[in-house]
Amino acid sequence: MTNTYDIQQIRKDFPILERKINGKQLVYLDNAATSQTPIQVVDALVDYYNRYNANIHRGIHTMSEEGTEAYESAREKIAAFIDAPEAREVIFTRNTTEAINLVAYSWGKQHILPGDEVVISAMEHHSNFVPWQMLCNEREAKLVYLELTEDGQIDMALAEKLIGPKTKLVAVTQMSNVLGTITPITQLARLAHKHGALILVDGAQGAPHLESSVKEMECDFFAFSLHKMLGPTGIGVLWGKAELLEAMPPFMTGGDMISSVGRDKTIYNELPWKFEAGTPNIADVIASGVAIDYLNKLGMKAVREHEVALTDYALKGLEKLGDVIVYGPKLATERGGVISFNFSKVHPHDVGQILNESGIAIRAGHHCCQPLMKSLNVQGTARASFYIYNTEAEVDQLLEALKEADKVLGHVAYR
Ligand code: 7TS
Repeated sequence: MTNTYDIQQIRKDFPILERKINGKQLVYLDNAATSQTPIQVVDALVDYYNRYNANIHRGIHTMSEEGTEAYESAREKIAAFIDAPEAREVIFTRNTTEAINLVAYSWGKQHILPGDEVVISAMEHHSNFVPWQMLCNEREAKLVYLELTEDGQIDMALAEKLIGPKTKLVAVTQMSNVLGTITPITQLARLAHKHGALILVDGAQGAPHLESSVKEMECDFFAFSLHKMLGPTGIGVLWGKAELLEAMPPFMTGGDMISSVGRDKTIYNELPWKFEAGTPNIADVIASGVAIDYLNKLGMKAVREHEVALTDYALKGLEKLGDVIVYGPKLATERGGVISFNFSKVHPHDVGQILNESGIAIRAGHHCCQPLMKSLNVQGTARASFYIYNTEAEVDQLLEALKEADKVLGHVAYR
């Protein structure tokens, strides 16, 4: 285990981790679904409602000005966190899903024509799958799949063949929420750009766990959710290159996104507000800025190191259990802190349920990746996913509980 930061100290910021579930200390290993929220972030929400709750971008009174400043300062923090050239390129949405839909509806409807190709990978979350499938069906365009190698990496030799002159967009995940695979984004971006296509990166799993620079990735769009990175629910981000966002029509229309409205004609507001119609989720944006402060204090390098160490420890422990199939890359250094597995003959839902009896929270099922489940030839998997506050002792508890599950349920034939 690395000692890059003091985990026990960090855990004190997360009172929820002291919770008992079924009389046992909670072991929270469902971070890929959503992360826990430190007191600093909760305090920021309470502080907003207790001290300066007001609508922003309109009032000239003190509280409205304070709110506007806090909201826009969160945007700047987030822009810096992803190494964005300009804060106006950061658009607040509800989540990753809405950010991707924004691009599919606004950019996609403008640019995808019959015969064009949109390239996605076989391991995409439904959020980076269904919007493109719908768009392609509607436009008589073709959805093309980047396939995976045996150990769950994108087959880059095949990608070189599939990404070509007909490609208009490559939309891929930065990190798989099932396999943990880390995608070679820059390589794919160069391939896409060579053929005049754009690349959208689904950073829902990447942004919380990896140092993510939109400049280094060389991407055109980057989408992620703050609730997976210590922030509150209800806030997502779409980053896009300014010249692309400027040329795109608004996704939603109404208040705040306009510059002027006449009976016959409306002039849109400038970036980023053109894409933020209506009163935004002010408190949660402000609290998201505090989540970013928290991650910056730890440093994303340390976050990554901690997760690699923990994942390595867990992978070795799972291997020792025997009779376990772990999906995705073999090495912890080549994957994020997400481990999908099937154990013994036990159905993943039963694994999830029996672990819950021991206070251990994991996810079981298709993880919103049904096409990937089909490629893996399984109905679902059990999945443990780590974050900054998880410890080796918690991994030990997981392994012990799995042994127990095997004893109790191992006789039930699943595979
Ligand atoms: N993309 C990926 C790679 C994800 O893992 C998720 C959520 C999303 C998009 C959608 O994010 P949202 O904030 O818009 O919902 N993934 C998961 C998961 O793995 N378990 O629960 C949610």
